[in-house]
Amino acid sequence: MLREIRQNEKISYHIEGPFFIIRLVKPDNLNALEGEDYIYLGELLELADKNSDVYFTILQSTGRFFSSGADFKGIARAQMDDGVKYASETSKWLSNFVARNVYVTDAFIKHSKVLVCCLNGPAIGLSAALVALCDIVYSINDKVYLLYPFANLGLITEGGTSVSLPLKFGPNATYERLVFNKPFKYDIMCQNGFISKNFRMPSSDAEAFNEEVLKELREKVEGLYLPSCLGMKKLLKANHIDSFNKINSLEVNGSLQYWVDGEPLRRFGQLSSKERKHRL
Ligand code: CO8
Repeated sequence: MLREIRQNEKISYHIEGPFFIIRLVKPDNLNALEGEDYIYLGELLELADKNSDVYFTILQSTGRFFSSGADFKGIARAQMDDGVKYASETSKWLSNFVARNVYVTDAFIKHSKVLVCCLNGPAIGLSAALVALCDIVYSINDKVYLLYPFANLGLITEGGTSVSLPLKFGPNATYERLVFNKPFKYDIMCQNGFISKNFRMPSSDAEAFNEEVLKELREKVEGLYLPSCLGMKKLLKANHIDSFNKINSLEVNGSLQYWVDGEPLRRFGQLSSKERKHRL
């Protein structure tokens, strides 16, 4: 039974057989997402979780980027949110950062269906953190990368990346890229088996790529006993679930002080006015 859920203009979803397909549909700003959009993503994952006909949750996107992470306009709005609602800066960022971030990360960590990401282009920040929480990743070509620009934005690791990145890429490779704000490019994603298949399609063909992945998945699941897939996901997840649950809390509580002190706000402002750039 599909329960009703609100709509979101940046994220669409539909169900096709055993696949719950979530698509980012705001390519104009490279699929940047605001806090409410990340909450919506979490709600969609819950919806997929509760649907017993669904076995795979598939993340797709549109345009040249998978997602450029937190929308700096949304951050600016949260900063201006100075009404009577919040008793202090701590209270404001608990609501605008901690609660949202911990919720969407938790939705990915505990998700019971197999999470498949169709990486049609680069992913940045919290969105890249969610990609690293997926079980299977397919790439459109070798131009994809993941960037966690926390050191450039006055932030620290979030979205479970303190665990997911060392787990998937190794601790030293992770240190080098996080500390010096460098992307995880296609080569390291391939070396570590992070990407299961490169579809070798032009970056302008996201739609065709999404369709091609789905076509292959339809063929791959043919004849399988799908509850076995979920049973195995549960066991594979058991290896690391305690570490993820612990780090989700440590990360957001650690980040809170950075938001209260204000350095991320200053740097997001510079990013928005193009005074600051990421090294790619
Ligand atoms: N927010 C809003 N708009 C964006 C964003 C963004 N994150 N990224 C790109 N855009 C917009 C640009 O402003 C531009 O719009 P316009 O055409 O109107 O000027 C359009 O998308 C295209 O972008 P560019 O012209 O900059 O394209 P380039 O190819 O030159 O550069 C980049 C692409 C490198 C992705 C560059 O746009 C960039 O650095 N973007 C910012 C990425 C970023 O730092 N994101 C934040 C990551 S940190 C994070 O996600 C954790 C935050 C935690 C808060 C979570 C709350 C729940």
